[in-house]
Amino acid sequence: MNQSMEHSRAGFNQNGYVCLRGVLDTSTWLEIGQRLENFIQTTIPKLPSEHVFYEKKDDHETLKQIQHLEEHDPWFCALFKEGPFRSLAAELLGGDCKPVNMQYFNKPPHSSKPTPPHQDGHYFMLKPCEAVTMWLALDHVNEKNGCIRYLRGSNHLGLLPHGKTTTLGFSQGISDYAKHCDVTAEVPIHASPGDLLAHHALTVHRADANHSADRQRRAIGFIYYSASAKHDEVAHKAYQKQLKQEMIAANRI
Ligand SMILES: O=C(O)CCC(=O)C(=O)O
Repeated sequence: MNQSMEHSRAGFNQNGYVCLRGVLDTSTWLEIGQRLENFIQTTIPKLPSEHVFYEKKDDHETLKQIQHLEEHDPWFCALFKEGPFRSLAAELLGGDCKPVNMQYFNKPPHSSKPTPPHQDGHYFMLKPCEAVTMWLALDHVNEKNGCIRYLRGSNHLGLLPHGKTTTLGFSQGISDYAKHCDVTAEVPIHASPGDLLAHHALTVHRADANHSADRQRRAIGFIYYSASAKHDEVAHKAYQKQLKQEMIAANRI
């Protein structure tokens, strides 16, 4: 491991997250943006409803999330499974890892909602809870358009109690955030296109809505589980099934 990777891993272990600036050059993040645009135009109509979330179901301008890009597009699949992100995840986790989900996130201006404070580990159902999520910025992101906010050091708190939310795509949030967490440790992370944020599955994070007049807040999420973590597939599938039924009943998908 080179010195800068050692430094990143130390920061990741201590704070629960690390920000890697400019990991992609301009032509690469522009290509990702272009391919996403193409995916949205041509592939979204063929996807199962539980893989595509709109803030307002009938308004395609309000697209906020796509699940499992890797299942629906070979180029994204190769980027996820064979690109540099997988080896970076393995370095951060200190061992082999398994690619699980590649997501698209946006907070379109005028119609976005906050991302509730949560730990990804609550959704993942892993023992031990060892996984990393990476968040690749495709736009300039700051407080105005809903940057990610990490609770520094929260990766050492263990799993905190979560409860149901009404936020599509983030069905669970930390029940009483200010009670369970020292919110003064929250760090808003500014990012530019091509910057990569990476957080541990126990790291508490959230984001405000996009309050800008006209700026998008697009990002790609890469989720990798530690190869040594056991996944409770039965509980996870049961939860996904129940969630889908609830989303359909609420006319959200
Ligand atoms: O993009 C967001 O607002 C949230 C992303 C997130 O929670 C994650 O990648 O784990």
